[in-house]
Amino acid sequence: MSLSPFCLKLDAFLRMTGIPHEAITTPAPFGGPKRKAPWIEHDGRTLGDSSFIIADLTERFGVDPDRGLSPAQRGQALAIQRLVEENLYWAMVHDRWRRPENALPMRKTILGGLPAPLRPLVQAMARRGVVAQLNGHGMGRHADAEIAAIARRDIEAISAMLGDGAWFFGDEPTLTDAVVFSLLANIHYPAFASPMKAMVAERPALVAFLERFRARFYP
Ligand SMILES: N[C@@H](CCC(=O)N[C@@H](CS)C(=O)NCC(=O)O)C(=O)O
Repeated sequence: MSLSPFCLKLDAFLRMTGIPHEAITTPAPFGGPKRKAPWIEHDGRTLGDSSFIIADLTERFGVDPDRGLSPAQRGQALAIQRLVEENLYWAMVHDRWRRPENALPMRKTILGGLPAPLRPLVQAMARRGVVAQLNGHGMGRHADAEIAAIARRDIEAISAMLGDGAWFFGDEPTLTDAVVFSLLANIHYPAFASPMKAMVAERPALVAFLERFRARFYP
C-alpha cells in the first residue's frame, strides 16, 4: 500500500473500477506535470492530480463508483473529500515531517528508494520544502496540541458520518470510501508516530472500515 494518500486513493480507484494498470513507485514526486504524485501515463498522455486523473478515467472507461449517488450525496462526498485532502492530510504531513521521532522511519520508508548516504541530505531539503508548504497552508503555524485538536475534530466527523455503516453511501463502496481509506490507512497502518493513531484506533467502527476496505481491495 502506498505511503502517499493521493497515490493510494488513485490506486484504490483503479482497483475498485477494475481498470488494468501498473503502479510504479518513484523516490521523488517531480516527474509528473504538477510536480506532485500521483501522475499517470495513458494513451500517450501524462496527467497529474488524483482528482483530475480519476475524472478523466471515469469518463474514458465509462466507470463511475459514484454512479448511484444523488446530487446531495455527491455534495456530501465532495465535502468529505475536501476535509480529508485539504485539511486532515496536512495534520498527517505535520506529524510525519516535523515530529523528530519520525525522522528515522521516514528515511527508511519514504526516502528508502534513495541511496542510503543521500537520504539525510535529501530529507533535510525535502523537509524545508514541506515546512514551507505547511506554513503556506496555515496548518504548520499551529502548535502540536492544536493540530491534534484539529485532527480529532476531523476524525470525529468522519467517524460520525460513517456511523455503523459498512460504507459511506450504502451497500457498495464509492470514491468517498477510497478517499477516506487512503488517508486513515496511512495514519493507522505505517509505523509513524502520531496522536491521530489513537484517535482512529479508539473507534472500532473506523478500524473495521479500514479492515473491510483492505480485505476487499488489498487482500
Ligand atoms: N491534489 C493533489 C495532491 C498531491 C500531493 O500532494 N502529493 C504529495 C504526495 S502525497 C506530493 O507529491 N508532495 C510533494 C510536494 O508537494 O513536493 C492530488 O490529488 O493528486
